[in-house]
Amino acid sequence: EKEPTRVLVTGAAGQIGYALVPMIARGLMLGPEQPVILHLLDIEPAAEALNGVKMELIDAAFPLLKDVIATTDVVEACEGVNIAIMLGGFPRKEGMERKEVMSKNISIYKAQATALELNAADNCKVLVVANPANTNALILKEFAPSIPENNITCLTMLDHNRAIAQIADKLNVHVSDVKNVIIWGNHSSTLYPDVNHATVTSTDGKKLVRELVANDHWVNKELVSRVQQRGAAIIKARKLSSALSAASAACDHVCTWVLGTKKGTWVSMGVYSDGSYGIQPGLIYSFPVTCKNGEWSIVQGLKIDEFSREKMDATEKELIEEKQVAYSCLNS
Ligand code: NAX
Repeated sequence: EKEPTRVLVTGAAGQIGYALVPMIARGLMLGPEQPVILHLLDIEPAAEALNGVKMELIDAAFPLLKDVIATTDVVEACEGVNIAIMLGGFPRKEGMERKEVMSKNISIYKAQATALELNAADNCKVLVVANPANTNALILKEFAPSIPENNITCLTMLDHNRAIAQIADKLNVHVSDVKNVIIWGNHSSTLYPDVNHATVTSTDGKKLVRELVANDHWVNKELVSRVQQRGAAIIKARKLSSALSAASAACDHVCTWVLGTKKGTWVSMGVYSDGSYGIQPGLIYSFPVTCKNGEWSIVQGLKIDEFSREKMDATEKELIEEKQVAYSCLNS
């Protein structure tokens, strides 16, 4: 039997954690042949709830789940982990300034970077979900210099999947026939869902989404706002933020990264910018990527029109500003 993969989930007593851990234990993230050991981390006030999650995981008797470690000790949690999914963070509360929330999360991610750097397995792959996701990932990268920078990513797959779902609905096709949308930039209200290269496959062959929709207003304005507003619509309906869809997207992100993309298709991931498409090197920015042998690479050579360029630059600008705020928090 295969050696188990150790998967860390931080903030595991939270909403997304509750939806995500059974998916991992069932083999939906790493495949049906791969045994796993779950490392669950949360903070002291959530320790009892965390233990309850561990009890339920035990009661589910998952064949692939070899052990569960539930702890509030970050060092113990990070010990030997091969994959780290970071859901834990400080939530924005009413009346709090953006900078204050940022500052709390920056110090959490700085400390967790150090714990991962010192205790995780070599070549540990990291996915940051907690907001501000791109900037938390950036801080993690800066303070865990021995983890290869390509191993630190953030989640924009939920936005990617939301864009696919909106297009499928609009064109009355199935989500699995819609391919190659792109989420550019920050996981925030400036994110840009780009459908210029997206296609729909049907019995008549492959067609461009833009031609099928044949409505520039829908593609340029309506879709963008639907994807951006979807999180708020879920909160309104559920009185809680997205959890099932966020957990599923986190699963898709890691699964695609580890097991690869299908030929001719790509997904969106927040990754380390190498300067592709003129984006400032070193930022964690969402790009279209293909994955093979556990490595992602940015899809090169896509034509960018003027409308896209403006949107891509605006979301880059926001990330540069967040980086500055983060550094000013660290220095103060
Ligand atoms: P919850 O508030 O339900 O859970 C967060 C958990 O993190 C809590 O159990 C809390 O005790 C724990 N926590 C706080 N500080 C911690 C620390 N220092 N170490 C370990 N654990 C800590 O939030 P949930 O709805 O699960 O969302 C988790 C995060 O995902 C939030 O930051 C949220 O904003 C973010 N999201 C990001 C998305 C994305 O696409 N990138 C989409 C979904 C989600 O909104």
